[in-house]
Amino acid sequence: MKVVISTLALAAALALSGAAGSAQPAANRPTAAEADAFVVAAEKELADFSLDAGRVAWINNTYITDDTDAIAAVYAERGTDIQVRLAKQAAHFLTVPGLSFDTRRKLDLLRGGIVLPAPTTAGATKELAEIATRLNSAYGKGRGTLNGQPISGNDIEAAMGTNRNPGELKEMWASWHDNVGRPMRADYARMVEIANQGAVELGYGDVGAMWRSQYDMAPDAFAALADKLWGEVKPLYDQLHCYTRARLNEKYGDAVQAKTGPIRADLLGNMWAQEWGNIYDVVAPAGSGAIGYDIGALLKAQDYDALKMVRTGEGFYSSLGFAQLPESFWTNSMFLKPADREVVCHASAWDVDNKDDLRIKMCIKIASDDFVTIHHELGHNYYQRAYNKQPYLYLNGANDGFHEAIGDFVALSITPDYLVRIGLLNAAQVPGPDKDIGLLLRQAMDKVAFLPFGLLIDKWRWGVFSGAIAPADYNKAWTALRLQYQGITPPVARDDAVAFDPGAKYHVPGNTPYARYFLARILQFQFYEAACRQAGWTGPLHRCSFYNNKQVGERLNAMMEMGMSKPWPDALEAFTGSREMSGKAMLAYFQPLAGWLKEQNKGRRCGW
Ligand code: X8Z
Ligand code: ZN
Repeated sequence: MKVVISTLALAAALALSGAAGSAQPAANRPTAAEADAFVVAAEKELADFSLDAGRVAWINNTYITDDTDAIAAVYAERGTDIQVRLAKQAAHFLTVPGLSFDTRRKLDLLRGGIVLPAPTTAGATKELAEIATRLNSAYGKGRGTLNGQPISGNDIEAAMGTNRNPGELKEMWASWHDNVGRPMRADYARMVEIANQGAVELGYGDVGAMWRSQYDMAPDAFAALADKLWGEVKPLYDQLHCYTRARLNEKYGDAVQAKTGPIRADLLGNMWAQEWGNIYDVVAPAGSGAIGYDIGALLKAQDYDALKMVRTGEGFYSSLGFAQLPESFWTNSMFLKPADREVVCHASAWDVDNKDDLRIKMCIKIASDDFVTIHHELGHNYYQRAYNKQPYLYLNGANDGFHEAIGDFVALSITPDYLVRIGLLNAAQVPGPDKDIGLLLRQAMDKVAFLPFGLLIDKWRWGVFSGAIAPADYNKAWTALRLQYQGITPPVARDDAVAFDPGAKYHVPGNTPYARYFLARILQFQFYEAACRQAGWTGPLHRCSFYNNKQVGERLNAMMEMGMSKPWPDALEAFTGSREMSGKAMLAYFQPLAGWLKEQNKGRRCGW
């Protein structure tokens, strides 16, 4: 498995190269040819290391014990050692005049692409690796309670989607946040401290600036781009929030959900209130507007199991012309939660040998959101395979948002007509045009609702890494951002002196940067609009399915096989014709819903 890498760190790189360049006599300066040779050797070293490291990480994530934690920490430590050594050398080589495009790009990737860099202080790499492994496994082993009984993360996630009892929802929310998040607080603060020292040694202001440096632009420019995108789609979110709050008030009454102010975070069908599609039944248009089917129910009615769900996902990609997944995918993947051991259930996709050892790791339930997540994970796998001929440092998405967007963009094609084509829905059950609002609302509950959440996770982490949010304020700042961006509030008072609610979300203890998911939510609609245009679709955008369209598959493959070899605007242009990330496609998709929501919200006091 390859280690995470990044794109250019332009501003910081220039600052560093200026300083190092002037201090060094020209005679001692390495040559461009030496820089080329360094990159070749670095790629080989990383590729070799990644094979065993990938297997070790896989085993740890699918079989958590103290032993596998210990081995995983050893490999994480070795990996960081290698990465940091190469990053420092890369910074040095970046001072060389006359570097080729590829060598410069790869040096930048080497320098900036470490998620958790360690400083050279004795013992720091080991401590960092142990903390990161401990946090990841603690999340995997986490339990909440329901009616006083312990309940696993995977089960509690599902229960939050179907349970409509406000008392039980509150218990699940509070127990999960208290049991899982709270004990992580001290470890997290220490981890931030160590990794920040590592970032500074590499010439970055802090870890957050390093993460933001991965987008072919300066870190500040990336933060501004994210804010610009959010500004485009925020009015739509505000309308959805207003409408959803009113429907929740109708269902639960003033004592549970007031007509004004924020929404209670546990009522939205998801532990983190990040996607709200699970409560579509609560908000569906009154009367005959509801769409009349739920994919989870359709899957159950036809006795789908996890394997059949994955086969169905594979079938979509095959219909675009992609080769079937290798036999090893089916033997190596984990589709179900094992009964006899602890695992990290949070879904992920792997490419262990950087070629064809593709795998997904999920604890699949027969439910609509897991059907979408399967397409999401497979999107990662097909992307990985498409770029597997690239040199090691380019084995990645054009940016990490692209990687997250592929599977989601494919899943936007799961339209009623597509469900008929694969035999999940009867032709007679296809909702007519009078159900368009219902269909769009169902999608918006997942796609639009996610946007502020997708942005705020890293707003919080950027603040934590920069020091703007001090450890004593970790929880207070988290709750404040949840209120500011999402307009939600915890169902129980939080004790900010001890709570660590961010730890209750996988990507925080898992140290997965999150801005990628925000970008992907926007990008997937750009991809989808482009694919539907390529397919010659003329109907309403949300009814388009590019299932079976080989031309779309070819164009998609052309973008994906570029991997990270070019700046992301080149990749975006290859598939969509545009070089800009923009919320316009998403707004076009939801345009009929936007008008309807405004109509529904007339007379309501929106906002919080
Ligand atoms: O973490 C994921 C994927 C794995 S890359 C399942 N997602 C984010 C999340 O669950 O928080 C997909 C949507 C957002
Ligand atoms: Zn993903």
